[in-house]
Amino acid sequence: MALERRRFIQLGLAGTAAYMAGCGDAAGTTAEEIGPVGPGKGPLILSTWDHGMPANERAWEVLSTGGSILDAVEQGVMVVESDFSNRSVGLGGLPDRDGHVTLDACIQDHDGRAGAVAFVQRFEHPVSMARAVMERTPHVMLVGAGAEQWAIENGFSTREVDIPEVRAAWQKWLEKSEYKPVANIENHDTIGMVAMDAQGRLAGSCTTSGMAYKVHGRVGDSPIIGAGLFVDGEAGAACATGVGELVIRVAGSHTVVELMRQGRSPEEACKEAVARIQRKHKDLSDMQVGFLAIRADGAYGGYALRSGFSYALRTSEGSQLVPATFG
Ligand code: SD4
Repeated sequence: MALERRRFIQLGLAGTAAYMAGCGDAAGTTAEEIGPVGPGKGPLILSTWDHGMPANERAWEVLSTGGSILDAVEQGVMVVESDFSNRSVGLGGLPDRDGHVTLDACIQDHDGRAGAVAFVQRFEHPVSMARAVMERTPHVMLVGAGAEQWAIENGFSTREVDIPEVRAAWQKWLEKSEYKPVANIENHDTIGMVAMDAQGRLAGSCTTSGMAYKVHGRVGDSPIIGAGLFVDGEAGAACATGVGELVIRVAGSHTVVELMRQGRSPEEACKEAVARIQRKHKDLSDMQVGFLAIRADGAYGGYALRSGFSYALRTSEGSQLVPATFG
């Protein structure tokens, strides 16, 4: 962990508060204000990209006020889902090639219980729908119109969000209609979060609007248990961001967790998952994939295909934005 710490951008607590203020998030709470949450290996929260900073703060707040680790990973990413200035998560996301914003999300707990929704439209919090699928149905995943109908029946409301800037960008894209993933888009993509509480219990969540201008109906890695997220309290937790097709082909997050189970460090495990992607694809130019992981003993790390991927880390020492190693 010491090695990973050396790579941190040391924002410091004051810097973190300033960053949080810049994000428009009211939290800005420091570890000192919160105080120790409890003994053990956690609490520890990792999430993808810069938007992980406000998400982690919310997750920390939930843990600090007696919420469960599952509450923390749900409510943490909800902050980003509700940020309609975010173009890669939630209803503010860029649409598919037909102009529809379609959302994917999943959640998983320490014991492997899981829920997911995919290809859903007009819901602000797909991660909460995923949790409801996990807790209120015998299933793991609901998709499309069926998921939407089930959500309405179970108390979720739809919401119309029309963002002129997003519509204009889509209309401009239509001029060429060229599907071309852009690496590190806006320096924030999908949010994946993995976390451990003070008792060493793990959970994770993942939510996204998916790849911009995808084919209508396309589902990426983010809602797929084992691809965009995998949690097994016996071994660890991992999540992914980037071009979902690459992640699905190697069952990315599951691969990372299984490698940690075999004794690899989180960073080594993430690196090997990236290496498998590299071995299977000739041309990865302009594509990005990043993994984050926490091992059951509390070690953590990340790794990306190329530079530009950073992740937010929250511990009792404060918040940091960590540039992931890559290669
Ligand atoms: C996907 N991994 O749908 C997600 C979203 C993403 O750049 O990271 N987009 O493939």
